[in-house]
Amino acid sequence: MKTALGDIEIVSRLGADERTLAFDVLDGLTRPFKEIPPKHFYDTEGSRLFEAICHLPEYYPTRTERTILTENAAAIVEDTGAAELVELGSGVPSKTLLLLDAMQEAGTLDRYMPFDVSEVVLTESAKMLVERYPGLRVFGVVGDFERHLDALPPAEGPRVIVFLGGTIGNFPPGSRRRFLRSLGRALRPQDRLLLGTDLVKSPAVLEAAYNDSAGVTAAFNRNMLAVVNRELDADFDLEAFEHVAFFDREQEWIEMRLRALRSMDVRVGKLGLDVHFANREELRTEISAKFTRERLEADMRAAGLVLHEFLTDPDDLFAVSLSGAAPAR
Ligand code: SAH
Ligand code: AVI
Repeated sequence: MKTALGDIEIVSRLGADERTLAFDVLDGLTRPFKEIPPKHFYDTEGSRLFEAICHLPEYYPTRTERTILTENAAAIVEDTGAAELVELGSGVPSKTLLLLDAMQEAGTLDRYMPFDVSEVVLTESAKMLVERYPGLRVFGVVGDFERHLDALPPAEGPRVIVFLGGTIGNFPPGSRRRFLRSLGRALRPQDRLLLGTDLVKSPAVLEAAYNDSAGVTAAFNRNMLAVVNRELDADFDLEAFEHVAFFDREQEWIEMRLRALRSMDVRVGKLGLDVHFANREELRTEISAKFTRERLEADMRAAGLVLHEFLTDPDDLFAVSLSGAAPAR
């Protein structure tokens, strides 16, 4: 798409034959412990609710990551010579503006490649960015970053893959390493991965961030049931599920669940599936792993990556790291 404003191209890999929600719901709701993966939170309403979470007083990750980027964006750009950013799970890329501003300032800014499952948010941000940065080329991918990384065009200059917000923590540990490995394979020796990770801290602070007093996280959590109702013709009663979020100290991750408030049967029309929930039975909707530097380094090593920089805030709440592909041995 060439708009009056500038150069935007958007490819979509989520075509009409995209069966991932149907597959995940069939698979996840027929397991002994029910589960639906978190990527299904993000329809237009889910993306809006996530944005609202980012502004909550209890949800420290967004503002802390912004502080770290404010302090370090110029140095990151100088270090990497970044001319193009690939941003995974870009959402509303407000923190990314700090990097793009620094690239513009350094005179290297050429191309921005947002990658997200949410088409509406991606298209809106592409338009906003070409207006803000005259001459910027935007190549967007609407797709699942676990399956469609091949949709990205080859690098044309020093590239930084940006993955902010702590979204890497939403992968289970095995998939996380597999995913990091696939990113490592996509990096040339001069390219870098800029990764945001939430850090292990007091359980009280962590649990407050996922149990906000305004109930926005609860609405975000329940919205997944609204997505299943709409897309798969299901009849979940949203009021019959309560939001649950707790820190698992052994795994060092936050777990979000929806707990049935009574025994019930739910029909998923498009799958011809009837699912029974016992009273107080729980459906897992998200894990959000919290990191230490050691945990991150171990993951990086296992994925063939080398950690170059580990940047934190004064209270060690959150980290932004820069890594590169390990030299071949
Ligand atoms: N980067 C932003 C948004 C984080 S929210 C920030 O730091 O604030 C997570 C984002 O990842 C959402 O926009 C969601 O739509 C996207 N997302 C989640 N799972 C995805 C997947 N499997 N493939 C592509 N995008 C995904
Ligand atoms: C996108 N992701 C990193 C958020 C997190 O904190 O794990 C999603 C979220 N879930 C509840 N609140 C925010």
